[in-house]
Amino acid sequence: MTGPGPFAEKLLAAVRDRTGIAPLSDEQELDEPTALEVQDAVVQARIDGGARLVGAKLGLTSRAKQVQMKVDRPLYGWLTDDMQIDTGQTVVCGDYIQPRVEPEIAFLLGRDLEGPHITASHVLAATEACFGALDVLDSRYAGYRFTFNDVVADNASSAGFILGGTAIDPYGIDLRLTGCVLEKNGELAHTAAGASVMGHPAAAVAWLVRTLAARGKGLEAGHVVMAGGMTEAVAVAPGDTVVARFDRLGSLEVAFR
Ligand code: OOG
Ligand code: MG
Repeated sequence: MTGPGPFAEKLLAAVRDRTGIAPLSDEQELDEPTALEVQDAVVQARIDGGARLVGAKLGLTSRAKQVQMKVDRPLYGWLTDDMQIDTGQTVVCGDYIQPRVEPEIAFLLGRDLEGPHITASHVLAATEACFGALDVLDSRYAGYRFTFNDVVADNASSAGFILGGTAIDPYGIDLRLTGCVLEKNGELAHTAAGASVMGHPAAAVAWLVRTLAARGKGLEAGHVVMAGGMTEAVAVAPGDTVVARFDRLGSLEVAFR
């Protein structure tokens, strides 16, 4: 078995040291196939360390996120069980380099999903439940400065994720219209609707399935899929509280210390 390679090693060291690094592409050319290999290596390193793959996340699926991060197309990464944060649990900022949070709609799959022709309706039909969720991001690149390939290599800035306490049957709900109000420390930060994510959050998941199919991969029953930030992400520090209020999907409140 080959090791994670020098690129992956740098990203893994950043996690261990909780210190941001320069973008990989600053030092050497990083193409997309290599970035995907690095992503696989950093995820494999977590699995080798005892973590379990529990799903996937989409990133940069909304205009708000693409503008904030100056990256103009979507990407994906993988979620492992050591990233799960329970609803009501306090998040320790010191566990991260530079945490940010963003509201998302998450899907819990009841059936496997794979293939080159999957659409949003297939995703909805395969969904066991939808949740309002918060993505806890942590770029391994200092100041969140990265190119598309850098952030692919960094597993889409994955660090933590929180599913809300309300599981909703996706039948009979139009997720395009699901509003979200994001508050930080009692003040309105951002607002969005589900349609901000590639027109429909399930369409974003379908895009992921088709993209994975081209690489011989798919999603499995029991996987959680985060559809991508609906609004800009907000930086968090000890003492902050973030509340995400979703129409029909309930609210999440997270305290940071
Ligand atoms: C990249 C991760 C993107 C999303 O939902 O857009 C992401 C970043 O913003 O650091 O998780
Ligand atoms: Mg996200």
